[in-house]
Amino acid sequence: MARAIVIAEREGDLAPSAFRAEHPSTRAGRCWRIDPDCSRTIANTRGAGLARSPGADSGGSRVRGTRRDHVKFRGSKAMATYIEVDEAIKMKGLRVVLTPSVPGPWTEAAKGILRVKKIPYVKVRQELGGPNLPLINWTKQATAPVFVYNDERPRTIWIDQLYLAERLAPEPSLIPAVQADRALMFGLANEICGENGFGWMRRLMMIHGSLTNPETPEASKQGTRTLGAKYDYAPAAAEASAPRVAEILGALDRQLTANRARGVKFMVGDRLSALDIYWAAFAALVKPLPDEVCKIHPGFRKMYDCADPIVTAAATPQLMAHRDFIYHEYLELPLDM
Ligand SMILES: N[C@@H](CCC(=O)N[C@@H](CS)C(=O)NCC(=O)O)C(=O)O
Repeated sequence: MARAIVIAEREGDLAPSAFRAEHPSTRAGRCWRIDPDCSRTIANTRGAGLARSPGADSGGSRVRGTRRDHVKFRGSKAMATYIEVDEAIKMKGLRVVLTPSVPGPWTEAAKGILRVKKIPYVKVRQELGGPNLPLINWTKQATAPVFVYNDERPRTIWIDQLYLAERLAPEPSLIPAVQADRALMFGLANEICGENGFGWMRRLMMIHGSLTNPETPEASKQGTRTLGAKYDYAPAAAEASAPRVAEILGALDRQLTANRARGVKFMVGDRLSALDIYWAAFAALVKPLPDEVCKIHPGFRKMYDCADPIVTAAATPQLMAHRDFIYHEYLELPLDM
């Protein structure tokens, strides 16, 4: 028996509001391509376009006693397989705690890094905004993603996760070998993923939007307040976020322009780096990938889709096309959440 998670019942809800049981279903069996030049999404038939690359997927289907968690809305289901924390604790190898059914940017970036490096892992379920007590017992915190490798300490922060992935699969390296490129990459990656960075500030904006929207139901506001308390929400900080988000986007855009002027299609150095993957995943907080390849609840889509004119002006066509290019060439499409 698998469970379908109803992640939000009304548009604009930030926190999950209900959970209910449901039977699993089969894979959709369709492939999609994104045109990197014009960001058009093309739905193809089975076997055409982007193939799912083997080896980087969750090994969950090989695990006894797993179950599928899938979000159900408009008749479609995401099909990733998750195991519970209690089960994951008893295992060896790489277990990755992820939030099912939403394209959380830290989560999708972590999955992207593991995919590019073809590192096998099992997916472990975190409950968005939930108490996550087994997870707290295991990792001393309740947020996703987390990497736990054998008996090593849980890696709960993006940079630790990247270094572990590099150790487990040194090639292809996603950290530039040239020192100046490396410093630049980590600086910009921290601007995207770090505390008070792009993802953090966009989250404050989303929390603010939900709490100040008179149409947000009180029950949903409670969950949002919990998230707000966890991530240092304050109205003044949220209101000051847009220029800072735009500043970071400006820095990314300038860097991409400079590297393209050198004839390189990646953000830093001469090859794909983790920075390209971080940007591709976090760009969802400006505009999520289209429904054809990223099937999310309409309420989440509305929340992720940024309406702030300062931010949208800074999210240049070049940056968004770069996101599409990285997804098309290297990442999972459609997203399997
Ligand atoms: N700890 C991660 C950030 C991960 C993170 O902020 N995850 C959020 C994504 S919104 C999360 O899991 N929120 C849901 C929750 O806390 O229940 C890092 O710094 O690399």
